[in-house]
Amino acid sequence: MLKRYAQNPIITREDIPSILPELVDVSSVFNPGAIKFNDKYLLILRVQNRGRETFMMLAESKNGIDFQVKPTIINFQGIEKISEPIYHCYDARITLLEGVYYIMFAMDMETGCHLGLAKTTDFNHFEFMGITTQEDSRNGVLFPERINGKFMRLDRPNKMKLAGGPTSGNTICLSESDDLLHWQLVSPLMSGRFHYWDELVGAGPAPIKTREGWLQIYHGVATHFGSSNIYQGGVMLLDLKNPAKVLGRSRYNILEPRELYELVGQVPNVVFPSGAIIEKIDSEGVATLDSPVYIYYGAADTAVGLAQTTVEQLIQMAMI
Ligand code: BMA
Repeated sequence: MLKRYAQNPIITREDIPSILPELVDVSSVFNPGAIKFNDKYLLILRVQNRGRETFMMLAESKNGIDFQVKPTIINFQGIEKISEPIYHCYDARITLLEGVYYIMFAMDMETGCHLGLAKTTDFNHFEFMGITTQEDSRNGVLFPERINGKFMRLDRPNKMKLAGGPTSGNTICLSESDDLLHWQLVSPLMSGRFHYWDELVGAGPAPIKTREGWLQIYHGVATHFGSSNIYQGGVMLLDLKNPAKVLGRSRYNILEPRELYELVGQVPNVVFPSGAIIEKIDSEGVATLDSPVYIYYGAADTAVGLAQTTVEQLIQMAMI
């Protein structure tokens, strides 16, 4: 299915520089957003310290494999104006849209989990734009262009409580907006398949535009095993002009916890794809079939893994 990079994990806790007083001997780094910027591969990492506090940090690479983590904590300017306590900001998804880089991320607050939106044009300054959900929701990601004049987004309302775990959900929804802050539901897009690999679901990296449709990598959770949920990666294909229409959805997961660093860690049995970089995009902004795809994922909520494939293979996997 996907090919793991042989020297995985590509980023571990040892790669996180100390920043006093927040980050000293951190516990974990995982669930990165990814994008190519000025020929560099960038990741926005989720880093946890031993107080289990969460921070976002930027990592940079020339080849998509060897990353340097910048010794600063990302500050979303303006987020301090929110009066309600914010416990954690995490799981960034990055989308290039009309020349601006948008970052949608989960915010754990008193009223549940909400989707925050920030933007940058240089990856030095990040401006917080606002909270974009009223209901409890996670796994929000913007499409890289307007469709029929509207901004589009996928998110996953949290309508279920996992035994002993966080709130979760089994339906990815498609919404539209005129200003990126206020969203109206278009339709529930796809739901979990109970008894199989993707009982609970959530969107991963930004949709990839191909001539065959939007490729959407997502995660699925199998909850019907005795002692542990299993987080896996999958892929679906959505109609280009009407992304509410699912053209295909992988019957099999395309990445599942198998390696030790995926099976053992802060949360065992987890691969969580959250970033993807497409190498070849043609002059019309469409990914070519032969383009390599780098998929970055959280492994056991502890480290960052890389898996490689091509656009063509992802389409094939979505259509099985
Ligand atoms: C989900 C999210 C992810 C996390 C995963 C596995 O509910 O919280 O951030 O990686 O659980 O713990």
